[in-house]
Amino acid sequence: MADFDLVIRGGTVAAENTTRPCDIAVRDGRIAALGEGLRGKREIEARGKLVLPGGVDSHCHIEQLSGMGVMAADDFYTATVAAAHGGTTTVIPFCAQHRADALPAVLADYHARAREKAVVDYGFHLIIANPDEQTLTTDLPSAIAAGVRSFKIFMTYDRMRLMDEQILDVMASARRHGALVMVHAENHGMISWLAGRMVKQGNTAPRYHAICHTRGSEAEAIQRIIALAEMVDCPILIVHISTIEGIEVIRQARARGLKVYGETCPQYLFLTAKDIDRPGVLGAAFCCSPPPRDEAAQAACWQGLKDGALHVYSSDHAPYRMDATGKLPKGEKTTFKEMANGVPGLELRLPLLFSYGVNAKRISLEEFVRLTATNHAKTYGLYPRKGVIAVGSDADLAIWDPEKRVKIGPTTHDNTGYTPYEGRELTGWPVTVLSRGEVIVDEGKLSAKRGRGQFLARAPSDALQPLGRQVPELAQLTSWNTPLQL
Ligand code: DUC
Ligand code: ZN
Ligand code: ZN
Repeated sequence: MADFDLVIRGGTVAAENTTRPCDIAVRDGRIAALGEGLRGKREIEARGKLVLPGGVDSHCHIEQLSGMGVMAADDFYTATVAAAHGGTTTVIPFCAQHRADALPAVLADYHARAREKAVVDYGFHLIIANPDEQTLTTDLPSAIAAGVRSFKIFMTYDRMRLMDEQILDVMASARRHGALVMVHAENHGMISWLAGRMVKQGNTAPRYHAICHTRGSEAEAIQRIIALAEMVDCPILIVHISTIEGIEVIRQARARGLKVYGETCPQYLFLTAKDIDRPGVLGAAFCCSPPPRDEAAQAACWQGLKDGALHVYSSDHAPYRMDATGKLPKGEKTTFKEMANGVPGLELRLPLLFSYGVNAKRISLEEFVRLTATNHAKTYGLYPRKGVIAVGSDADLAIWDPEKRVKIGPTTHDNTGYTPYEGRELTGWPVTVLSRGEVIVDEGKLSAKRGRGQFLARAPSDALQPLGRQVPELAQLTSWNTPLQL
């Protein structure tokens, strides 16, 4: 008699620390048993295949107005369909507050959009652009209590950036109420000063974007944000790290025991600034902030992923079409300052890392699982529901054919209309993808209903717990019995 709704039979199952052949049984959308000889009402044969946790993409921009005021090309349907095709079964995009917005309205808006369109489960981060009294003392705490346990702040972009005092206010609030602060760390003054000079000299092509975002501007901002975070004992996660210098700053902070987590993305492993250097405005397709660098920086990002200086590998999917709706508001005349920043990556994040990482023997299968799923779930309060193959976890699974060869075409399933990875030949692909036990993609065919994705209220994770360590001056205050009220 069949005991389970579904059994995935005979696959090689990889978890965060082990890989072994076993069957996976699913009941009511969850993993009910792991073992041998399990029988289900429905069975999927996975012999010769790898069964991995569905990816968790903790950095993506979906149906979001960017810092420069441009609407992303993907809505919650197209973005999550693309995610599913690439083996990602959980996304954590941003609800973006712009300066005039009240947080409750922002949250309600994104909930309404995602609820009717998402095909995979989703959580939310916030972007905080206006940390006023109402936001800090009332709206942020309510959002956190409702499971939005992380928010991104910007050190650059005219419309989004926060001053140091505002950053400290946000950190203090995150610390008090239990949220993780994510930081876009680039020195605004260095970038805008150089960009002003470039434009004045008539250097407006996309390639000057990479010139203006010097590697020093990333390292300086990372250094500064770590000093701010250390002063208020607030764990931080620095997103989309691109440079040798930036990674080194993080490594030193971690060596001092600080809770500083790093993230990198496909564009920093697989693209370089040379990709941006194309005739006319074609290079805009590869413009993101920070920009891709060079081969040495790519190697440093791989090394950072291996040694833990970089903790998660996310897409930073920021889809803008190569037309007036996105990258090219003024057509051929668009300057690099006017181009929307960002590249798509939700669908290809996992296949790229599998092919160039696991198959090329740069990383192990277990490292792949940690970097694409488990570490995200743990850091952002979704573990063990997501990011792991264990009894009781959601049956979010990707069955990979490790030998399947795929040549990347001009587009993927998102709505960007291009991919920066066109023409690459990959080995290894997630051929069958399940979300809560339901097959949502099989051999390239989508079977997921619009709106089936569920909102994930996230729990406080270990990552966001303060160290309980004071800088000497604040320790002095405490010893005088007049501690700083964070
Ligand atoms: N940079 C960002 O900060 N966000 C979206 C994409 C990008 O390039
Ligand atoms: Zn950013
Ligand atoms: Zn981003």
